Amino acid sequence: MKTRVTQLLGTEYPIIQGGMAWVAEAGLAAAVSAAGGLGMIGAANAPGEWVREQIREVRSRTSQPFGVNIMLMSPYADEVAQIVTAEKVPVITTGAGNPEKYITMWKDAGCKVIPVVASVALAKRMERSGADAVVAEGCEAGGHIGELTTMVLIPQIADAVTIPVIAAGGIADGRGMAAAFMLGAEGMQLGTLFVVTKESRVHDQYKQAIIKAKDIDTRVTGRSTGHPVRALRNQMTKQYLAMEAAGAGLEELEYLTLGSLRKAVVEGDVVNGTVMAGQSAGLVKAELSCRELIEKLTAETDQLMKGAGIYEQDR
Ligand code: TUI
Repeated sequence: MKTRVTQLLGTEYPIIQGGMAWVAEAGLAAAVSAAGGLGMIGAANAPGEWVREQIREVRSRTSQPFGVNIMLMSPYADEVAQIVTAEKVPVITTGAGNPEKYITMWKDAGCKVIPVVASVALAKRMERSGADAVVAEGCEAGGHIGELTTMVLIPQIADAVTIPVIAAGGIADGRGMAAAFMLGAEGMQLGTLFVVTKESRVHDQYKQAIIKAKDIDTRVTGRSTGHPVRALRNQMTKQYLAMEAAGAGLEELEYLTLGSLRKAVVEGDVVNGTVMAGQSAGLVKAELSCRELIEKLTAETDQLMKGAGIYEQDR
């Protein structure tokens, strides 16, 4: 499965694990990288020192390439941006903002830079600023999302830039991966599937909630605040949406969700916590190891891709 993305990342497969807050820590990242994908540490809202420890922990567990995702709305974003530079992290992805001001620094340190984008305009801007690739994330994804679906976003971004496009949002099996290749992507980033792996230290209740979820079980909160977030529907999303409908202000809504992701991931409170997950939750049926998952995905994809002429070796 060689594409420009495997060449760029130095991985066996063009599969990136999403940099999910509270979920994407060193153990999961190392397991994904050791299995031939690109494991990611999610810096989320964590301080720089935590990120540095996680980077060192991944390096102690595997010699394979890995990355750090920087959530640009974090109060620690500047600090983390410096630390990944000093540590010469092989791959940096960013989310929830425009990383332009950091790109030259990261490129000078030899890091590959892959911003997550949700629009053609930002993808073009990232290419002009020197990004090596973009992750184009459709609104089927979990967590903070943009407006467009993966189906329409990927081909429009693939037409607009020459750097490789990595598809994210809604991909949870070989059919989704093959479809993403057909839309013009050369790699995939997967989140929800990796939450439900043996190496993911997410609370078992969180994993079971994803496994039990049906097609229509996610909700998007925060549209009124300009920060839409997709999660499994529960008491928390119900209360949030009721407050939003009643015209609640930003502060009140932020107070409601303060610490709520940690509550779900760490404490397993899937009723009152925020259970971020993508629409693909309905496709997630069992907990596998990262290696089993990546082998299953790539075998399914290879079967569907035979003769499609998209892999480098077919050309
Ligand atoms: O970032 C994500 N997913 C996330 S971040 C997160 S933490 C959070 N929690 C509550 C509220 C907000 C954040 C949970 N999940 N995915 C990558 C992503 N980036 N999706 C969409 C975007 C995005 C959206 C707008 C990137 C750039 C952008 O515009 C930037 C600009 O300034 O033009």
